[in-house]
Amino acid sequence: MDARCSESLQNDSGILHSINISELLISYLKQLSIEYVFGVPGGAIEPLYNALAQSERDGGPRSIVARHETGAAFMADGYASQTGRIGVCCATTGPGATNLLTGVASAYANNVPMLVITAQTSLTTFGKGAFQESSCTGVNIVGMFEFCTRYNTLVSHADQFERKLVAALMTACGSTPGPVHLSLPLDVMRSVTNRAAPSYDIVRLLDRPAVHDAEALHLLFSMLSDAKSIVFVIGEGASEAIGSVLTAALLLNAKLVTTPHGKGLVSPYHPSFFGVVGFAGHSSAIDVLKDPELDTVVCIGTTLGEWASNGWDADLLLNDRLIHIDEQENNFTYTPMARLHVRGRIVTLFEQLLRHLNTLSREAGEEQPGPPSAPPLNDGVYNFTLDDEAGFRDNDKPIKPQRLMYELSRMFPPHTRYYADTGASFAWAIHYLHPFDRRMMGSRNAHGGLFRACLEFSSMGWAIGCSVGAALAKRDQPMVCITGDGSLLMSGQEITVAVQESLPIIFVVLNDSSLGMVKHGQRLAGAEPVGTDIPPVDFAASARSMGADGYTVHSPKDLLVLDGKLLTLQSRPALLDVYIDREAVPPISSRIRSLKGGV
Ligand SMILES: Cc1ncc(C[n+]2csc(CCOP(=O)(O)OP(=O)(O)O)c2C)c(N)n1
Repeated sequence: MDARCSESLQNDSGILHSINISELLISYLKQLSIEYVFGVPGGAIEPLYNALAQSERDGGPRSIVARHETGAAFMADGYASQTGRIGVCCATTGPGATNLLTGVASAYANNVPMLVITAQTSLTTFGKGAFQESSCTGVNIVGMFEFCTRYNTLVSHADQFERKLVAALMTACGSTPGPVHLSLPLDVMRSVTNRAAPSYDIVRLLDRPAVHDAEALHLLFSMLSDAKSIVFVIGEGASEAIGSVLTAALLLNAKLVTTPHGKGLVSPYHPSFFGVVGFAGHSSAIDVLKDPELDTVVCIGTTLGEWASNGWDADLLLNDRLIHIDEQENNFTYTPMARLHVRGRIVTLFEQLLRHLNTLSREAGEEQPGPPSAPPLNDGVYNFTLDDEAGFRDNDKPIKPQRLMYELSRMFPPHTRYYADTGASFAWAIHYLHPFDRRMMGSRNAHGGLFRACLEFSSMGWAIGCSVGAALAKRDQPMVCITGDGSLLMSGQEITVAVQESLPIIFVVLNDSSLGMVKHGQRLAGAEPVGTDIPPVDFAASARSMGADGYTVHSPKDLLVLDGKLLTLQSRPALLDVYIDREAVPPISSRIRSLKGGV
């Protein structure tokens, strides 16, 4: 326990006093350097908010109040993925906890480490029809969280708390990370413990050892040295190791493609990069993987589920050319056909691989090259193929979403983080958003990459909350959230949190007065055109009404006018209400094939 925390536990005479369960919980968060607890307060969770108020005065973790509990969970997701720490969210009993569920399920599907705290009415009221009772005799909150958490328990006595909390935190950060849930009755949260400080050193317990499967690694060395033609498929799990991965690719003369999640890890202008494989990906990536000369496909840090595997494509990926390298062992269950599974911390595995490659060249008498230098940026020249190159350059009004992505790539600095929301937004962004001067050799970024989309659970509005949590984690980095008008109407209230917290996030709304992805999906699939109209809304005005800046965009020219203005915003969000060409068809054909059962 650090000095500041122990000071707060001293009474006037300087003697340590015991703390209650809520305060003990905060002490653990403090040990883990967690700065925020995202949630919405209520009667049953008051002891936790009391502890947070005191903690804020002491300079410890503080509360961020979301407008809706799902937004709170999305914020915790954004915070976790930008910091590598556990995201923490909380809700009161009853509707607070049920509102939280979608955000927690999203984190479960995406393996995001998250501590979820919900309140219960006091133990003594269970079974008596208490207001908002959510025990097993009420709406049963623990039951509801069972299928979207990796650890889920009601703490029915104060003495259980510390053990259960530590078990929960260790599970959240385990080999398959994810959300864990503690359900805390009001009286348990208030209970005074017999201690003044945590009894576990949680930082040490959560420290990830750099373990790896040495035998599999040696097999990897020999397979790579026998390989004639190699492609690396880079997933989000390669984030921590991206510098070494790109260096190894250069030494092995391997071509690069990414999964949709891995997109933010490699510069689009890297001379060996051929685009994204899977949902909304590039035909050039498919061509590289279809090359008959190709004998070795190395997938790194990825769940090869529907999106990343191009709809479980056996010709392309899921065959015996595959070597799957991963830290998350659960990911291997998707690749039984792989020639080799190499498990271990990816950064450790690639550092060993680089050492091995250097030894080989030394033994061969080759001059030691030192660390290879970055290949030249292709200066706007790219190897990937766009479905609609003309749309990408189109000058017309209304602006085409393809052109909008081009402009967004150009308008913001290289280290900008982009969040693309569920709907046509993430399809347009995966295919057409190619920011300049991104990852090349040797650059490292431990957590989260520069692009995120929620492809697995795919909740509308995820990017809005997530970008708020991410911006709190990385206040000094530009953040752009690309979303749809339907998603904004579902979750746009969280922009007021960005206003309250002075976060200069740029919210870009693809305004097409429709649930665009569904509308285009219905057209492509020949289904009934039903249920997709949204009435016209002036989102720029609504942003201004919330205290953000709001701008309306109809054409590429309007963006040019805005260009410099947006980057001078230091202390408040801005929203670009972009009236896009409603008829432009997003690159979602793989989704349509899968809905038709054609995979
Ligand atoms: C919470 C939730 N409800 C419904 C869906 C199904 N769905 C997927 S995309 C989409 C349309 C999204 O519309 P909008 O936010 O306007 O984005 P657009 O596709 O028009 O860019 C819907 C309804 C979903 N993914 N999540």
